[in-house]
Amino acid sequence: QMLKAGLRTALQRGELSLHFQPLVDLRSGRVTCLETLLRWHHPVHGHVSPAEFIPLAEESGLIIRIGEWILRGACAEAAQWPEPVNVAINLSAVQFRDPGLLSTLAETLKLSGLPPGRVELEITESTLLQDDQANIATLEALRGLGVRIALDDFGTGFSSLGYLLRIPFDKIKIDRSFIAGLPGRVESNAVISAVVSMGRSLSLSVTAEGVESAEQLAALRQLGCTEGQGYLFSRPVPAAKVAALLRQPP
Ligand code: G
Ligand code: G
Ligand code: MN
Ligand code: NA
Repeated sequence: QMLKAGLRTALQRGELSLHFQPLVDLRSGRVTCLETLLRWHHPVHGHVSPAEFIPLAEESGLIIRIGEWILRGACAEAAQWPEPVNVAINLSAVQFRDPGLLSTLAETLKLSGLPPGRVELEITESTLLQDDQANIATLEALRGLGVRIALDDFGTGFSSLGYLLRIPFDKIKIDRSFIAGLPGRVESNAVISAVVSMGRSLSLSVTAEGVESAEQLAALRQLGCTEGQGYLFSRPVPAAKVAALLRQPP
């Protein structure tokens, strides 16, 4: 309850900030994209995890204003990065269902001067579970603006393959629980190998999340996975550190 009240003033008091974590091309080692991750430094409680406060922001509807602030900030930062580097932005379920999302995004893109093709919107499988016709219409409208759609935390929902194939998206991010099972777990290898081959046949990019060890990286390369993200490469860093990170890839 205290957190919920604090969240209301967090924006104007400058307690929120954006961190960025690189996605890396596993063949070239280059940074392809940076994922925007929200941070809240509370004056009393210190760092509060988004896993804790994003649900509160969704309940109260504050996520709309905070989400707009994230979109603006992330696009403004990315407009300063060198050309091929994309920016990924997480969209919560409430934002995704907000009728104002499309116009906010269009306006933000225009103001930032960032080419829409450099923006990847991450939407979790669980956000897309219900009401599929409306979801597909929203995804198509977003893609109509030129942005890319990434299916986040893939493998944690219970979507049928048939439904997934009808969803218009550009990238699959395999949930880190599967990468945690590498190299030993048979199930992890099977899921990753299946997603990689599905990605190939559908021309979708596939990203492995939560890569933490050299052994996992070697296994992913062996499985044909071409993009990874995780503490092995870099933790999320403050916006001010992105330029250095791009000059000297992790
Ligand atoms: O960065 P971290 O591991 O603490 O994030 C925890 C959770 O909060 C993750 O599921 C992540 O997707 C979510 N999250 C982090 N930043 C944002 C954001 O900017 N918007 C939304 N909607 N979720 C975020
Ligand atoms: O749900 P989503 O995939 O957006 O969550 C991203 C979160 O995962 C970020 O908050 C980030 O801090 C966290 N994360 C990123 N890399 C790693 C990693 O290698 N290991 C673990 N355990 N968490 C990670
Ligand atoms: Mn994400
Ligand atoms: Na994820």
